[in-house]
Amino acid sequence: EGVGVQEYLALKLTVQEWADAAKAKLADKLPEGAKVHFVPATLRPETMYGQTCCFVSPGINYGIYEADKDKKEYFFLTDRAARNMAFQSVYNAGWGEFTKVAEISGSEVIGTKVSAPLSVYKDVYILPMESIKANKGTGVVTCVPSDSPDDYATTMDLLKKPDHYKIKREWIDKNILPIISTPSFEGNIAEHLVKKLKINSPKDVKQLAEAKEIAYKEGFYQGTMVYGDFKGQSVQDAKPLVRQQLVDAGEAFNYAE
Ligand code: A2H
Repeated sequence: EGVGVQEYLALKLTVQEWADAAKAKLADKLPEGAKVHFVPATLRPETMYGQTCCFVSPGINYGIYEADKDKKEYFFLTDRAARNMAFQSVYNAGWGEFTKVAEISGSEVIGTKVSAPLSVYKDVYILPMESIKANKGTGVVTCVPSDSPDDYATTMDLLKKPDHYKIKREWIDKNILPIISTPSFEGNIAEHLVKKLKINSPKDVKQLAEAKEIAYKEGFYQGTMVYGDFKGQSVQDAKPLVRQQLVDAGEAFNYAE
């Protein structure tokens, strides 16, 4: 890891209905009327219109933390991210006092239905992504298959083998919305790059790293928004505006590590 600070935007994807395994496990852990938010960390707030699902790692143990006792708000994230947030005033409790109320593995929350702020899809599902790293961000990644090659490759893999992953195909089978256009690609840059670099699965990590680099640079320096409130504006201009909109709406907050 480098010495630089990564400034993420942390989103709140609110649980609408827990998967059965999670429901059983959390029954006596949360108060009546609790609002639990899955909290993905992103560097691309301007793409949030295109969220199609939200990923957790089936092999990571997560925590549910009390973010606001009065409002009964809770965050779902890694213990590591919670420790960092405990000193960033992102929740309504004392400095350093971010209380864990439950422990649950990623595999137990697969199939949970959550709302996704700004997305054209009002509700999306929690799905597995094996390449999520436990030591980065919150360990939760929102899926934008139009602009993230990793998200696109995992989406294709899940669509190919829903039974293997014990998911319902309709949880992931959604149209991919073009959000950003660049000189070389008219939207959906991730799909173009995955095909061009002959990426067959999320295990093609070398090509995916290359695709991620190209998509990020093209999108940021040469991209124009083709969807949303800032349609027609450059990505560089739109990015802080979308970020601020989400923060002002109480649907996201800044998180650094
Ligand atoms: B990004 P950096 Cl549209 N493990 O958000 C693996 N990947 C993680 C992660 C973790 N623990 N935590 C965050 N990420 C992803 C959107 C997006 C992202 C788009 C395009 C590219 C992109 C939607 N997914 O990231 O290593 C998150 O996915 C490529 C740079 O800290 C987050 O932003 O630079 C990004 O990786 C953070 O990566």
